[in-house]
Amino acid sequence: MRLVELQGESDSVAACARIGRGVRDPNLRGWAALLPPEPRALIEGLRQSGVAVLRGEKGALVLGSLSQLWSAARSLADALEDGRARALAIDLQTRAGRVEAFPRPRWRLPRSRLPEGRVLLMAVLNVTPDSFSDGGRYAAKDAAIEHGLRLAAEGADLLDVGGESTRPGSAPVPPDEELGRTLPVVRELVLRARIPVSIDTTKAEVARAAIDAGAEVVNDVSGLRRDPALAAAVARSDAALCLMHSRGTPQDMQQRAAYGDLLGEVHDELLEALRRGLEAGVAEERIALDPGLGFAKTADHNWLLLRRLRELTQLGRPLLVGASRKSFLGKLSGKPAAERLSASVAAAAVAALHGASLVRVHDVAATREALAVVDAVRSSSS
Ligand code: PMM
Repeated sequence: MRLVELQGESDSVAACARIGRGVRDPNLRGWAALLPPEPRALIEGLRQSGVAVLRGEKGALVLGSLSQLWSAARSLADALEDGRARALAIDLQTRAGRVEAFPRPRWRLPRSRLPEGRVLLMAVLNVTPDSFSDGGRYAAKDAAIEHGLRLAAEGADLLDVGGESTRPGSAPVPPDEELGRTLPVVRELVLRARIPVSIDTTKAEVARAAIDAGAEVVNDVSGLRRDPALAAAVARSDAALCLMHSRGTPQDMQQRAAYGDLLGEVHDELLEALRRGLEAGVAEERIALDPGLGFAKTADHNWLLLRRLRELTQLGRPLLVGASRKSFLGKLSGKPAAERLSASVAAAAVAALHGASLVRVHDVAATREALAVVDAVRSSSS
């Protein structure tokens, strides 16, 4: 079961195909629940409660506003006798409630309390010789620390320190080298930056040392797929965790950028990542999710994820989105990474408007100004 937002013809036709309808209606709009064909008691109950139901060979599409879907599901959750039908009704009610929920769910960190009521900024601090966007500029410890302090002064809410480039085709870095790059920077910024520090790593060994040095967040671009010891290392501490969607490794991820149903597959794989974290003992309130723009995604995939991002809020966790300076932005303008400021700020504003709780950016001051506009628009009242 999953909610989809049909914004245009292609969304409508794809949703009809998903439920196996011979005639694909291009004119369906708004929110819809994609349901399995059984149990019929649920589908029939929804139809009787007044929302529109379309059936196909492989499932049913239930169309209505989020509040209509929520109310219909709530009445059925009380009334249905069949256990599976009731569980699906409760799931539908929960998901519809999550998409509408404002403020968005909180992300709990061990010591710091993140500001509420506005979209937060995670600033990128790559201590690598080869990252696509700022590789080499902050590889020296002192330059990295100074840059981190500047990002904090510009208004970042978190600092994300990374010591291994994840650009497509980049080579893995041994843990001791990654530690040598990041640990002195993490240690110093924890003492001096006055905002929480995050470690961008897929390795348990690096995460453990960074947490011991005071990092409050582990940002894992593999979504707990790469190092089987990482989830337990985070669970044993009280650190927060960001789980990003990707496939394969930076070496082969772009060959894996093939989807039959992008939103559905990213949703399902993020849910699997969330379950891996929960099963290892990480508390749900400590987990944030990220669709992973540019990771096993083509430019078209990234645009579609940004357009329909709001659907991922049904997972019930804060969403973090990183579009900053990425190559799909450069494809529009033809500009290199360092000249993608305007495009990056626009992408951050779109992500914020479409449900992101946090954006991961290189350019803090400019993004902060843009997000103030988004927050003002969103909180305006009539
Ligand atoms: N992108 C990069 C690295 N780490 N982490 C998260 N959670 N989300 C991202 O989109 C992401 C990430 C690659 O970009 P960089 O080289 O500018 O850090």
